Amino acid sequence: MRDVLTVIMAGGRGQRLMPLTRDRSKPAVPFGGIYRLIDIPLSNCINSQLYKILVFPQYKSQSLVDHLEEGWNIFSSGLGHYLRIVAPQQRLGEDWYRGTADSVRQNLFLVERESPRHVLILSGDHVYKMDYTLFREYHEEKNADVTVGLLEVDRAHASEFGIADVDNEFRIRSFQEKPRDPRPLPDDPERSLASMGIYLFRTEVLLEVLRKTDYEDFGKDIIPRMLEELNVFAYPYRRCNRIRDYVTLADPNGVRRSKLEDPTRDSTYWRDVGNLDAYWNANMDLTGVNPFFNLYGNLWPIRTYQRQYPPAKFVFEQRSDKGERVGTAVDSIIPHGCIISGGYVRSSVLSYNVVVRSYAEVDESVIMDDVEVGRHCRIKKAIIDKDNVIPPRTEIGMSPQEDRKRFPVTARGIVTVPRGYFSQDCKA
Ligand code: ADQ
Repeated sequence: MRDVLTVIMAGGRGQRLMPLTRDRSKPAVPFGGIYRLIDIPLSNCINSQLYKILVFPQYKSQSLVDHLEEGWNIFSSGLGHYLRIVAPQQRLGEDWYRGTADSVRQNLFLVERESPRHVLILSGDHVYKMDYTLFREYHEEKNADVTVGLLEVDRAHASEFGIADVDNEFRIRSFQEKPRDPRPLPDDPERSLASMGIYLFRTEVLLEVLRKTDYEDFGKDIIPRMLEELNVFAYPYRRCNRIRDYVTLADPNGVRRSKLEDPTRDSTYWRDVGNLDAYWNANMDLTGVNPFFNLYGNLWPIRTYQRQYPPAKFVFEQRSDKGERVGTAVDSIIPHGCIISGGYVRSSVLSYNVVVRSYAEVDESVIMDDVEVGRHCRIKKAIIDKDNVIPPRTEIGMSPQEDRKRFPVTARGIVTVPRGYFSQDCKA
């Protein structure tokens, strides 16, 4: 994989994830307790032996840059490896990036300087485990100019994606970006074939297309418009992706296979964390005895920057009314620094330094760093952004009408509390 250069597009505004993207870009949104979204594609790169990576941030990029500098400063320059965070530079005129393809065009000099055989273009906000070495093998077998990752999705959601039609050889015959009336699969009227928004280009082809056109976006312009001229193939992700034995850095002598791992499930999972419902769902997929997306085991480690905090602590409290003792978390992810002090947490994903006070109940929620949940609070199906001190007896997610007066509530009832909404002063 030494001749593949990876580009991670991290410049989108993430409008549909507001208010989580009010102060940070989408790939920097915290995920799974201790991660940020960009850790997922970056881990896939490391596990696929891709060590030359460019990241293109744009909007509100400071927390992304901080995170990459703190956590991903692991590349050996002596071996020619790097992760370069490329600040937008208005290299071609006065525009900032006008779209995904334009972000690559404006940094084409970095591709030329590396002169790789192929360029892998990834999004910074997808949750999946993908072995890009298989993607590359397929691309070469097909002798493709461009290969696009594709998978089947329910037709009801297909308008959120680029939708393709392929022939028997998996050559893409037509492609429409976010069509109103998505084309169903020939053998299944309820499903469509959606683009994962990841592309592998032969470098000469990428250079030529970006130089000779002013197309702004891969999904909107380049893929649909270049189908006649180029050999564009679909990579059927769920059929071809295989999380194989990976020799971890921690255990270089062999793989300790964990019973927790389910390589088949791990090889087919994919989620675009495009809106608040999808974000909440992706977090819920981590919880439970047999999670849809597994963070444990050695086969395909997901890396991040690990902060220094004391271990999580659970403190029991006698419940006076029923005589039972609470102060626990079940089916949940509880990172360092958390104290569950007499509260009850179920099916939730907490981040560092969350305190849940006595008699509080947290259910099916995502709670980010430095949040305190006051005594007797009830929180259900909520996303609580950082730095909130929730006053005692606050109820969130119990009444949509009440919640809507203060917070965004999604169609399926997920309530999001913006960063710092409940300030220290609210503390009773
Ligand atoms: P979307 O996810 O809607 O569709 P987009 O918003 O363009 O695509 O984001 C793709 C990636 O590019 C994200 O990582 C985003 O941060 C980044 N990006 C967006 N605008 C950018 C800009 N101006 N500069 C730099 N980076 C930018 C895409 C495809 C669809 C496909 C879905 C799958 O277009 O065909 O189905 O991804 O998620």
